Amino acid sequence: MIIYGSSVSPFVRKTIAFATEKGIDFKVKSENPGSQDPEFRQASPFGKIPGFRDGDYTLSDSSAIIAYLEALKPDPVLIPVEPRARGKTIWWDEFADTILLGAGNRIFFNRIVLPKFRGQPGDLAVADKAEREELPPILDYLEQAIPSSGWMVEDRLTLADLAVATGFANLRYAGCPVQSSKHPRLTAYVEKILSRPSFAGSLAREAKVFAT
Ligand SMILES: N[C@@H](CCC(=O)N[C@@H](CS)C(=O)NCC(=O)O)C(=O)O
Repeated sequence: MIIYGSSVSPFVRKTIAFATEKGIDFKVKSENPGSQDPEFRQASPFGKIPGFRDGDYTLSDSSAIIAYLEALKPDPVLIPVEPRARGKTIWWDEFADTILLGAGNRIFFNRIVLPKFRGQPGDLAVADKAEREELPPILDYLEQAIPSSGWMVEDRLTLADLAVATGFANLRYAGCPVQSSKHPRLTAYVEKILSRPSFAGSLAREAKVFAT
C-alpha cells in the first residue's frame, strides 16, 4: 500500500499514524499538494494529500482512506462499532479536520507553508487573527471535553485521539504550542498522543525538514 504525500500535512500524519496503529504495511511516497505526477493524480484527482493506493484501488481524503483501512483490518478496532461511540469518533475526526484544522491551517499555511515551502510571503494578519480569535474557544472546548480517562472515546485509543492530536504538531511548528498554564489537560493529552510510536517516524522526518 502507498500513502502519497508528506507528513507535514496533518491529514497525512493522521493517516500514517492510523495505518501504523493498525499494524498495516505501507510506504509513503513523497508528493506535494498539486503535484502532477500521474500515479498520484490517479489516486488524488484534485491533487490533495494524502492520496492512497492498494494495488489497483485508489482513494483520496484521510477519512476515506482510514475507513477503508478499518474495514480491511478490523483488529485493533480504532473506529468503535457501538453506535454512540462510533458517532462520537466520527464527530472528533470531523471536528479535527474542519474546525480545529480550519483555524490551524490558516495559521500554519500563512506562517509556514507559504514562506518556507512556496517562497511566498504569508498573510500574517490572517494567521494572527486566527490565533487570537478562532483558536482560543476551540482549545477551551477541548480542555473541558477530554474525559478523565485521557481518551476521547471508549477509554482507549481510537481514531478520535489520532485525529485531534495530529494538528497540534502543526500548531507547534507555527509558533502556537498549547500551553499547560492555560490548558493543562489538553497539553498532557496532546503530549501523550503525539508521543506514541505511530507518530514518531513522521515527527522525526519533520524535525529534519524544519531544521533546514
Ligand atoms: N479532507 C482532506 C483534506 C486534505 C487537504 O486539504 N490536504 C492539504 C494539505 S494539508 C492539501 O492537499 N491542500 C492542497 C489543496 O487544497 O489544493 C483530507 O482529510 O485528506
